[in-house]
Amino acid sequence: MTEWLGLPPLAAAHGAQIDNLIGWIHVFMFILFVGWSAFFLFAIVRFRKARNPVADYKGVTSHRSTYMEIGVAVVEAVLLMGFAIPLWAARDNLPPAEHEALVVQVTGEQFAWNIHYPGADRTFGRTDIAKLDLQSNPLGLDRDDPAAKDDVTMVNQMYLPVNRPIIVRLRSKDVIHSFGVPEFRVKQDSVPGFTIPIWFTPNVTTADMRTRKGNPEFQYEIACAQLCGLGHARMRGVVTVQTAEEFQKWLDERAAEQAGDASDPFR
Ligand SMILES: [Cu+2]
Repeated sequence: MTEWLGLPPLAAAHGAQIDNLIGWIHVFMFILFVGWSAFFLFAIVRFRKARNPVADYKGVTSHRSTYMEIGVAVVEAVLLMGFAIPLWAARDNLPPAEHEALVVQVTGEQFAWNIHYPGADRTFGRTDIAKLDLQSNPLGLDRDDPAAKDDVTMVNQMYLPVNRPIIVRLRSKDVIHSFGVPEFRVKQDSVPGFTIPIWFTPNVTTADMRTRKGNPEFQYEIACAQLCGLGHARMRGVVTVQTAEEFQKWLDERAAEQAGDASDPFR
């Protein structure tokens, strides 16, 4: 219905609502544009110098323009209260329960995305700044913590199961970054000192999207959407959406690989 907007293909459950809102905003703004342009042209012709050599000190006495202004304000109020606020409230106030969602911690840094899965125990292991090593342990994960034993960390590689709510806890190690995946219709700044949750449900696997687009190379991409420094342009991550079974297999393999080691994410 909103194909005419030319947005990236949709791959998240809530995305149709967002596209709808964007579509309606364009329709209303087009109507406003036509209305104001017509008024502008009318004013240029009607109040031209040849017809009005002397200024009119009385001005307009009819209330028509007031009613038109009220009409515009009503349309804007409908946009805000009828569409934007309910959509925002639904997105912001109703996250899925943590036990039915997959919780992933995503930490931005100049210039990479660190992805942290809590593993089977659903508990994120302790992190310690003393253990932090930019090459081998960029999150400073303490593998001696029992909760960290099954944790999986990745750099710029995010794997997600299809059709399951994902809660991303966004954090930053240095400056403000922004986690944006256009196909999921999500974009949120990560701010140092805060943990900001966002959630979405990917509903098209990478494999399906490749078939749909006829492009075997297609990848969902995490683009850093805030200018965060000289390397901003190469701050890209890849999201691979898999079936639940594929994802579980992937996670188990990574957990086995990384268990107990110095949490080298490149292994
Ligand atoms: Cu960035």
